[in-house]
Amino acid sequence: MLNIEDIRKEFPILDTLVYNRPLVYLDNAATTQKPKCVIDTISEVYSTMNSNVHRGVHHLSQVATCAMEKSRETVRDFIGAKECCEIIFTRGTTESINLVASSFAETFMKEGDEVIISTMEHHSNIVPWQLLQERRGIKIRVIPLTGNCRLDIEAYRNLFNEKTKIVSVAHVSNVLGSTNPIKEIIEIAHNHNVPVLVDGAQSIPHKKINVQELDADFFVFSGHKIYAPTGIGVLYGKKKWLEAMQPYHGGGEMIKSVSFSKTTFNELPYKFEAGTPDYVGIIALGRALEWVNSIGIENIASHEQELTRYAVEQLNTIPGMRIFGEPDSAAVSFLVGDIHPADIGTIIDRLGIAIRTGHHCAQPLIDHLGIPGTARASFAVYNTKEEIDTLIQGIARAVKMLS
Ligand code: 7TS
Repeated sequence: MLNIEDIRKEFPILDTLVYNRPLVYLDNAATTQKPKCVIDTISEVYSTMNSNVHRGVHHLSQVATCAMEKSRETVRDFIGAKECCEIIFTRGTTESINLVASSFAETFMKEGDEVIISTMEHHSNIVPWQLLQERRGIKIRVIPLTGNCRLDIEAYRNLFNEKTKIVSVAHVSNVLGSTNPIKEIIEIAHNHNVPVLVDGAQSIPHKKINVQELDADFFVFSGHKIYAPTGIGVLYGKKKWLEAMQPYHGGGEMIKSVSFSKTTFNELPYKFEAGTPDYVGIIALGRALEWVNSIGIENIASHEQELTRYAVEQLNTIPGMRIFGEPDSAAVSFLVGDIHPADIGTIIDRLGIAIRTGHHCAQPLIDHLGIPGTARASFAVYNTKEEIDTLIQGIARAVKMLS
């Protein structure tokens, strides 16, 4: 059993008053709040070891480089990757997907080749492929949904042909909060010798991930959704793919030698880390993952699943409530009658409750559902059932005002 009151004390922002009421922060799928140890790490790095990494023989540069590479090992261990060189630091999920789309296509795809994505993807896993569609004539095939908003696996099987070169799907939907059968999706693709990119933005904070067990070819996530700072993220890729792929950005640290006649590239992971990396963010990401380890990701998951179960049960007591999909992770999307979600969000904001409303950067899914958007409550380890009670009272009040 976790002591949530103790955990809450580690998050300074949770003491904030909003319109004179205690903040009820239920927008964790957008970004999580940060524990003091992560906030302090940022200040400590600048106060005690700030120096550009990799390039210096001097003491501080070596200390900073060591701390950054220790974080790489922490990430490797956290996701069960085989080797540190398979961990590439990026700015986040979006940049990681753009990197793979660009470099994988450059190396392995030609005009007419196909990528399979799904109806429930975040725009970050749609638009990079659309850019390739425009620039390189690559085709996008889309996995449809079943009536209860699950991926239609039988239809997915039928999307493969000899032109299919990669599959790219979300592990957990940021709108529906439901988990896709990612192992099965990967197995089916591998039976066709097609690699799979898993968008782990919404699974990494809420599930034990082992990329080797999943046999994922690529797994991407953002630090800021798992208690780390903004601006830092991860691309895991199997060495065999990363080694074969063209570099993404050109610049410092990603080269072995440069001349005007020929430039040769550095080894992994540096080949994909051009320019001064966000070593402060990387070190703080390592600290955040150590903090998660100290609580236990399984303990976090079971607390959040219990909150989700409770939220669904309580939301369903409100007349006219519609919950979309089958949430099983840490987010619930809903509408009440024909009330616009933004109206609910605005009214409960005055009660100090932060939820997100709109299309959640998944417009094709929202269009598929035929709705203007949803209201979404999403949870983290520091949330409590009492906060969900406050949410329910807030929604009931908003519904009364708007009906
Ligand atoms: N993929 C998924 C599944 C996401 O949920 C998000 C962000 C991204 C990719 C992009 O992550 P970024 O860190 O690179 O921006 N999702 C959300 C959300 O649901 N509300 O705000 C951001």
